[in-house]
Amino acid sequence: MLRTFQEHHIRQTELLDGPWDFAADPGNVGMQEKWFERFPHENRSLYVPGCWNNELNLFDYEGVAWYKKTIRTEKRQHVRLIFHAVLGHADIYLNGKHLGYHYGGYTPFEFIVPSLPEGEHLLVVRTDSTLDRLTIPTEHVDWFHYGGIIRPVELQVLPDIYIERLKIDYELDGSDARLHVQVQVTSLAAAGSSETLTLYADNDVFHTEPIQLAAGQTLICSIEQAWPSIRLWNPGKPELYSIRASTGQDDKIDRIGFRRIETSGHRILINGNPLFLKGVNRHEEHPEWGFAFPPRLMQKDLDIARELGCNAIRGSHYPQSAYWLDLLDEHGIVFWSEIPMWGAFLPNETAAESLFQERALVMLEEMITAQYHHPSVIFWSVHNEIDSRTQEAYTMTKRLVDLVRQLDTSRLVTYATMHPLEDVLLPLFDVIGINKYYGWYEGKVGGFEGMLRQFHERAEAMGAGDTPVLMTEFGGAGIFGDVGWEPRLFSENYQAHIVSEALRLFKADPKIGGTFIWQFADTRGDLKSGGTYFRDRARSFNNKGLVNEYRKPKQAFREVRDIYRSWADSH
Ligand code: ADA
Repeated sequence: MLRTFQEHHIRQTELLDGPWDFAADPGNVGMQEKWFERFPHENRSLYVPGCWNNELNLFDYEGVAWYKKTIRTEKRQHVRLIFHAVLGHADIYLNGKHLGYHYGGYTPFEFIVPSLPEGEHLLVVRTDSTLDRLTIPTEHVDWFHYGGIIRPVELQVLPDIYIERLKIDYELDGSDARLHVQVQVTSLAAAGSSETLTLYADNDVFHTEPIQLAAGQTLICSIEQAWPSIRLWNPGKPELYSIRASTGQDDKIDRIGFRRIETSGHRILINGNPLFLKGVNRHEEHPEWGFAFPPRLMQKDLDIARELGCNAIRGSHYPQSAYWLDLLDEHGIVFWSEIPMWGAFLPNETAAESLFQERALVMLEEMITAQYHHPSVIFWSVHNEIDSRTQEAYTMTKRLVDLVRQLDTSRLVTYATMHPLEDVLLPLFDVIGINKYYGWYEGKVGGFEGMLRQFHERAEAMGAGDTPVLMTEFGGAGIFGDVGWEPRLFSENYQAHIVSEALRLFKADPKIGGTFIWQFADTRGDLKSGGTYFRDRARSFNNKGLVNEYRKPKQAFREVRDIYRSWADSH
């Protein structure tokens, strides 16, 4: 399942979920031996979507691997292949021909193959999960480094005239909306043709127009309309509208919610109302499925987050599944979306490299394009914990922030800093996130008070004194089941103490607009046991979850639930 609703009533779509032939290529010989034409015989079968590291004997495999699937077309037809997420470097081949290359990991990319003849076709994917100093994330990252085709591959059959993109924007004046819809229609036909474009809101037609396309032409139809007295999307009270564009032969459906996002008085405002964010950081990861997180478990994560009293989730540290965002849209929970630029050990030379920056820009653009219509997404975050004290960081960040603002003016631009007292980036953002671990990596939990006092003074002096501040990470490790009389390091008791105390301190600070606890569930840690980083990851897990990796609650979960449920949403 890609979405909680159907994206097409007319267009024929198929998920290529299931067994694919798989061959690891540790010697990286596949290119030379042309595996894209002749797949090696000594292969095994793996389920797609999936992470190979969750399969036997592949746990710590990092590197190149190949996948193969035979697809069938019943007649000559135009085909669109969408890869909803492949980790790292991906090269796609169809019948031995290179369709293209993609670098990333958590966003969709696609290829259109016009007039594919009837018959069987060989689809081959070469992936490379290797991390290095210029990948995003780089080689030093605090999560298990999986590889594979982690989200579905979709095969669509396109008619001669197809809907390439549906983009919906709006302005709000109270509850009156001015809607701007752009429908990009493309012709794959050999001759000119005409169609009728119809737009529906839920099931009612709100616009219809004849369109004419020359052979091969792409047409952008722009529609503006006043929609008075719409139902607003509010946290906890979400209202969604389904918008469908149809040409008669093809269609595309998406969902939107109308809301206005602003900041004022150190608070995030949704539709003019302050929302104090009660949040957690969620990795979309599970020890059995890795990053190929099944929708069934997303539903469970949602239920647990709601039980906890959350109204906000930070999608640490990469764009999360559309299905998950659909659930948040439907339940009125706000979301922070970010690209995987995880920077705690990121050298400044890396931040200054153009390839690194280019990759980040593409990732941001793909994330924004993929998640543009989700009302739950209210923050775009450009990076996490980079060395934000330097000119290199400033120059790179300015480029990233400028792109985000160019692509979307309706949401807030943010980041998470681990150097709040020396950070030079503060004035670039609408909202500032602070990651700090008093009581765990440094000092006692009471240390937050002094740090925040100094931070607010510094922010004021830098002209960012009115910017809302969110505590985007804090917490400590507690190993599930390790409970005692005394609060020892790694016990559930000590973790609960740190988190609860920190929450109380933050709530007492009027300049803090919300809290995201690190983290929702325990997650697998870095796999390189020979490395010098992350030596405190008992069980090779990051144990700072409020629930363990199988979603069983720890003491901290129960205490946070009491606290979050006692706090009003509005202040
Ligand atoms: C950082 C980082 C997280 C995680 C956390 C921790 O703040 O952003 O991804 O590594 O620290 O547990 O130390």
